[in-house]
Amino acid sequence: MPRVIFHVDMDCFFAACEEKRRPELKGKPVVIGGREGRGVVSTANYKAREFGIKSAMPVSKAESLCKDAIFILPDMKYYKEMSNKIMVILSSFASKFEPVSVDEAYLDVTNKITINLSPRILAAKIKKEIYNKTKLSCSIGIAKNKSIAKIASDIEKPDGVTEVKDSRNFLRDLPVRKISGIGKVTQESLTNLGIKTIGDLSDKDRQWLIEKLGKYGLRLWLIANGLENEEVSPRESSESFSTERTYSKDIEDIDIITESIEDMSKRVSKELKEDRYNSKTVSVKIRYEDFETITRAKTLGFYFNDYKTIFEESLKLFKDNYDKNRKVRLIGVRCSNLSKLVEKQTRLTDWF
Ligand code: TTP
Ligand code: MG
Repeated sequence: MPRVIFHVDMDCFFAACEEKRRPELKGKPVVIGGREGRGVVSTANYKAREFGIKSAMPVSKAESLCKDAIFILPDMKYYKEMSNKIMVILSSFASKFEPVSVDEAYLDVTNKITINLSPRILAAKIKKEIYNKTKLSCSIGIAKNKSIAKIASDIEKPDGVTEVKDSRNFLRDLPVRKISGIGKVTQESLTNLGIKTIGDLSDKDRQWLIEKLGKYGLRLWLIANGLENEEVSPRESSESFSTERTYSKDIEDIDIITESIEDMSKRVSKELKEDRYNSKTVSVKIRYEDFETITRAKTLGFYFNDYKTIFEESLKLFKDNYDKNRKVRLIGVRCSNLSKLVEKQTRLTDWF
């Protein structure tokens, strides 16, 4: 039986949170920006977007596009509080729930659908509940899998619901960039292979794509053909230890990055040890200056929680995977695939 998956994404989230607590902003162009002293736009409300203002654009450029816009520094603590409220509501509607970021989540609602409760009616209920409790709006994509639901939630923003019944038809003419995780660079590599639309991708021979792009090629082929079948499941977050660092200035100096990876490895190792965990998988997250973000993971043949292993493996992952032509904005180190240490092992391990 096909599943019913929702992707819920809040509308201009940070800006909407500010509008909620500052009614005087109503109807005005609002730009949230300057995170951690950086002069970039986090988000803008839809009025400000009419002037061409977008996330990740320098605040100075946003100012020149719209002189009357109201600029507000982000208040992450407040957005996180709102996010928590929203996530509690969302999770109450789903049998499987996966928060993805501060303002989006996947819900597997297959079991909730009945003759009287269609996916659209359920989506309307969810939107109403969120609105009643927070006065914020969201958009919902409904599809048979996560990747299509994610694309769909963006189609009728803001305050929209898009239900995909014919996946092939829906995907065919969309640019590959609509697939979550495809940034400028991947888009260019695909263009060089003659692939512009998701339909082009699905028409390619599966084996050929694997030869060209490795495992990632297989994943893209499955998505393009509507065959991606990932479970909605709580993220690793509760089952992993991680830390990340956003630089106050985009970095190209490998020594600085190495130093951060070393620091972060020490921190993650300390947390693993404090909570008495061993880990089998280490991953690094790299966010470039253009906001494209990649994560690369390696699973080792043994469990570890020492800083040296974490550092060596994450540094290697970084060096093997990063694009030297782009500056780095954020680096993260994560240990997952955890095993709780039993008492006997605990005594054998040198904790602190
Ligand atoms: P998004 O969901 O990408 O954007 P949004 O909610 O502002 O707007 P939309 O209606 O199109 O969904 O991101 C959620 C929040 O994450 C956003 O409000 C601010 C933050 N963010 C950044 O700080 N920098 C960025 O580059 C992006 C894309 C988002
Ligand atoms: Mg959003």
